Amino acid sequence: MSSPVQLSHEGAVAVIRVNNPPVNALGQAVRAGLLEAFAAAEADAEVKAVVLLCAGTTFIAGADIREFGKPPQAPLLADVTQAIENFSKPSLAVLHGSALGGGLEVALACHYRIARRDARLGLPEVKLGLLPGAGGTQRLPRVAGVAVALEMIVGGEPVTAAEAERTGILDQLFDGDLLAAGLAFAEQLQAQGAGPRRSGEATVCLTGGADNAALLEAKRREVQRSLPGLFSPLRCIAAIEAATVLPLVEGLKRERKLFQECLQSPQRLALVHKFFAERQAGKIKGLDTAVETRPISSVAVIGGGTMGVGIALSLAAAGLAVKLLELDADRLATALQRVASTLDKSVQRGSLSAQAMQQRLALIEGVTDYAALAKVDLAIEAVFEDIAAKQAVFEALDRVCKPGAILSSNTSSLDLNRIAAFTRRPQDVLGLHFFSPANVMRLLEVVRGAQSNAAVLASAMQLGKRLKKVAVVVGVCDGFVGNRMALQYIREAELLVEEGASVQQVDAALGEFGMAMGPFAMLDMSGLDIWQSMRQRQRASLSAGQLLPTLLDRLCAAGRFGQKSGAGFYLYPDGSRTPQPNLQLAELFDELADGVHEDIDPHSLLQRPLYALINEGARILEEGIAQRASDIDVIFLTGYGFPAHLGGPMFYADQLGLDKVLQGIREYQRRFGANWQPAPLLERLVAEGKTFTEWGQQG
Ligand code: 3H9
Repeated sequence: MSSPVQLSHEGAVAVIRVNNPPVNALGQAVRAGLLEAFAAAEADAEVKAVVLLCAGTTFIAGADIREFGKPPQAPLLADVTQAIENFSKPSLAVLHGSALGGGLEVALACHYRIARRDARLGLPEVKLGLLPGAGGTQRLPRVAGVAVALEMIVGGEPVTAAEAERTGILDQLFDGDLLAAGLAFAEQLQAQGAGPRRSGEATVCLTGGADNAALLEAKRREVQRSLPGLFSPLRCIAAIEAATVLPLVEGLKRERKLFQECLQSPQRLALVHKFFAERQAGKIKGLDTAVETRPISSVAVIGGGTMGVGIALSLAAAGLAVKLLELDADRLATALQRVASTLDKSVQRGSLSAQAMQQRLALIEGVTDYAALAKVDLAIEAVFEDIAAKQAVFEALDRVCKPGAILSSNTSSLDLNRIAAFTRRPQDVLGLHFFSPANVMRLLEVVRGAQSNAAVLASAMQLGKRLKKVAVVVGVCDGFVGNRMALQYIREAELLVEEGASVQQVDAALGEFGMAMGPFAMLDMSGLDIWQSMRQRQRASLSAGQLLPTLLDRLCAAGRFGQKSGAGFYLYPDGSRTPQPNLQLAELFDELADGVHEDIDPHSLLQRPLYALINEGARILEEGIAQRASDIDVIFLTGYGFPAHLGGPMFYADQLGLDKVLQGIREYQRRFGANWQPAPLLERLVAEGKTFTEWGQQG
């Protein structure tokens, strides 16, 4: 097999080219190839300088993540970067695309760096539960200072090439051809008689002294406050600190030790699971990968409420032309006003330029007549959750939209097949379930109807990527994957309160576990009425002995729908979004619990909602509503604030041990009855000694 690293010569310059699609990851063959190529260039007296660049769409995007957790194979990347830095002739890295993780570490080991203007540079290891382990924590602060290193290594977000040039990571930016730019820069170096300029010998951070110590301490405090329980960010800081107080060789040893600790951590396992789960979610089982997608450049959004406006904003951010339809001029004006004010707030916050705001505004056209939708490639219905309202919209869309247009519903729970049947083209209909706020949340459930055809599905997945969302295919059932599972989780949270726990106690327990917000704060935020209608349908199909709580219904009956009505499980005075304890509820709860406050075991505050979630996940998996367990994880990680370092509910269950989960569920079944019937799949997997993840990978 030919090496993914090729060495060629352009006069006195040795050109080392990495070619390892899709992202030039630093697998063993690339590491060995780099060592070999640099050694050959070292030994060749004719060679005066080296240019390192990559084929394809990107520079090296990092270590090969698939190798983590497997026995290490020589050469180690840290040894490769050290050898590159020690090279006796000047070396130049030419970056394009994404120079990430080990890729940026290789570039930092080279003596000079230039980048095409569109490149992005980053050390995202922290997002995988790691830290840069090939010298990045020692070389970056030496080159760009402690503040930059803390930002890039602890934050993990990539920076633009322009930003990297400003902070001294890059020597120059260029447009156009990589090789031509590399050779021109190498020629300049030769003309100047420049020799190697080693990052390990740079001193930017060594001059910081007390300032460095203060920066490190401030970051440590920030991480302890905002990312409690996370393993790798504090180790990233410790490694950067080593760069400020230890000689390079000692700093590299310290980095290695801290990297190994992260590598062994269960959080690394969960975060790497998340990385691959998100990519796997884009693959639809049984779908011909060669299927032709339908081009989408103009989209209709029907309904200018919160969801419709959020969807329109998300589409415009991706450069798509939007026709936003409302029933009359007044409602349309309100919707467009909401569009403008949301964009304006982003400009005020500094997250959007005034120019980008104008571009997006120009892309969103308000209309009140369905005839204006005749030419759209895709229509997204976002009217309220009422089947008659959906019927009116879909019949109108069917009448006016061109043949081949994709017709979709943003329903969060209604029967998509019924909706598709309102048209004469059910094969072109599918669900696009955005999460609120749709311009912010990354999750998109793509609901596959019984007749949705392959091209329509593939086009929707492609659209998801274009909108920078994580699209996950789900089947038709009440609530699809996310809300259906969440309804069971909420059921237990409510029952706990009915048994005497406080709303705040339950929310705090799940908050400490790492959920972005507790179940009651989430209910208030999303609106209790949506959950109530699902709950009512659930009530209509209960099996014998099953019991549902009534709190939600009582609050809705009292006109308390959550944040939007100023009160729900919490109070929101004067339009505030910060939940405040709702003391009047205590009386209501007393009555519900007949005044008897059972002693709630703190463990069950957490375990009951989570086990209810997992048990329903197992049913969903077995019914084929989700394609694989990791898709369920992605839904909860990106749509429901499940803690990333625990990998999602199904992965978390696998790590706990499915036998332990089943044992807990059986115990609850004994205490609470039919609500806790274990899912047959869970029982089967325990009997077979398998995990959800293994089962999800079948087929
Ligand atoms: C590291 O470097 C540690 C070091 O400090 C060393 C210590 C010793 N490895 O995302 P896409 C696959 S840690 C293996 O859809 P895009 C991916 O699974 C690493 N595979 O493309 C997918 O495969 P498939 C630090 C990788 O264009 C395919 O490539 N680096 C890797 O939307 C396409 O991926 C990172 O964390 C990898 N490193 O985005 C960067 N990267 O087609 C991780 C990708 O079979 N990567 N794949 O599903 C990314 O952020 C994005 O992939 C990137 C491209 C922005 C590069």
